[in-house]
Amino acid sequence: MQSAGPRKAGALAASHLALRFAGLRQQRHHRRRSKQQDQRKRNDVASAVHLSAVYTRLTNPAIPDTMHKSMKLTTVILVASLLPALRAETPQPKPAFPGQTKAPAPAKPSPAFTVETITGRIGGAWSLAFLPDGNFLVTEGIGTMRIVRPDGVVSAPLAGVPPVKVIAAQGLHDVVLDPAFAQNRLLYFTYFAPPPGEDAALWPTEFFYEKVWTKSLAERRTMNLGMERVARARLSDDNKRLENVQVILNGGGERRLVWAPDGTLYVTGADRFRFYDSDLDGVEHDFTENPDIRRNFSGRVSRINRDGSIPKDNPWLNRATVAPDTFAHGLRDPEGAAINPATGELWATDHGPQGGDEINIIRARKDYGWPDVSYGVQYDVRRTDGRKNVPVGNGTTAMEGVEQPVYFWVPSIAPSGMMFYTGDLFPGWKGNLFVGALAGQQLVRLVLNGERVVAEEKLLLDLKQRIRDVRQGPDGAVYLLTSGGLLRLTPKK
Ligand SMILES: [Ca+2]
Repeated sequence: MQSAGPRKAGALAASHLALRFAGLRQQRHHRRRSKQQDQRKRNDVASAVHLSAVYTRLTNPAIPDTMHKSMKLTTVILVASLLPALRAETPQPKPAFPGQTKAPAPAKPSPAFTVETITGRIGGAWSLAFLPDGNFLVTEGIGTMRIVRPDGVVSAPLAGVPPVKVIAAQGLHDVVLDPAFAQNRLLYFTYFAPPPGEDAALWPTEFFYEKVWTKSLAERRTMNLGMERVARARLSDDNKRLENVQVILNGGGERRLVWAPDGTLYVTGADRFRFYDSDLDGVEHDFTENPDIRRNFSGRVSRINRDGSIPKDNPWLNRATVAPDTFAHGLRDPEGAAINPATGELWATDHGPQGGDEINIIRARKDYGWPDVSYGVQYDVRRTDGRKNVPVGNGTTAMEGVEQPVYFWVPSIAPSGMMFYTGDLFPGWKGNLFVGALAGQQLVRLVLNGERVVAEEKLLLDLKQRIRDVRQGPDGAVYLLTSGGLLRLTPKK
């Protein structure tokens, strides 16, 4: 987690927050004066949150919202990426088809390979891009980008990265190069931005759970915490700073960026719990009565053009109450995504709750179920009522109109980066799907037969490192960002 930052930054954020929340308490006092005033203020503040017109409509009290009931404010449950592995008592759900989980080990195990640490001097690294000059461009969740030389020398943070607000599992995340980077030096990155006019901030994790999750939904929606963004910038010729930073998507996601074969850009985004009730609040009901809530606020995949405009064939353009960048929805936290080279389709990992991590094939307009259906259950660890294995949503693993995952894990491994291997350095890995696991501390190798997983191999368990990202280098080697730094895998000679 990115919460373990410098003490000073935390203290600054703390005093800043104390002021902010004192202000919010005052606002609450005034709001109690009348219901009418309350509603007006909600509308006012909601629009100031810089939600798009779509979200403003959805959060307008005039629109029936079935989600205001049965809040248990004392039940505060952490998101998966903040938790240690929770393995003990999670029940094993029944798969929808054979091979959807617990695939056997491959008949032919991986060949021996060498693991080199290029550098251990990067912290909370999230994403990696290979610059044509042979250097690595690395993002750190806390809001910095650095260049790592092949000999392991790590640069100072690049100048020009916009302010990032590190809050819960949000921060600075993916970076991808423009397909014509060699000519235009453009890159694209995802981050969580503080509200306009505010500085970068680092919230201690507790603030988020104490100051946000203890509040009612209506109040949470008035909090201007910040916003998910995608930006485009030019990397300066000397590799030292970002120039011409332009925000190209505001209020989409801030997890992964993947180029589609047609030149559009997929953006994966985590469930935005703060805008609606969810299992995070201990709420046990489904969201089928207002599917637009899930279309907008559950984890989504957006699809945009490289200048931020909306592709004319996006699937929800004829529906005014769905954000036009929406391509697919019903995910929870897709921290890994890659194009399957065999089909050109987007595949994505999905970080489940307690159990229920998934791999999905992302298709236009499709619904991946969260938080109505899941192979996982709510987290036991933060429940104050002592109940275990409380169902998510409507408590089922399948629903009409909801896509089944290609594969799922119970217990959770906390999947992050994803890669299809296409190189020549490891001939036996060609066409295999690799997934880095955080809590699971392993590199998963999945052997595919079309859209089915036929074998699963757990690699690097002895390393005991959280694996955040996995990428194929231009040299065919496999590169990892882990809790131990930037690593390279090559065949043992
Ligand atoms: Ca699902």
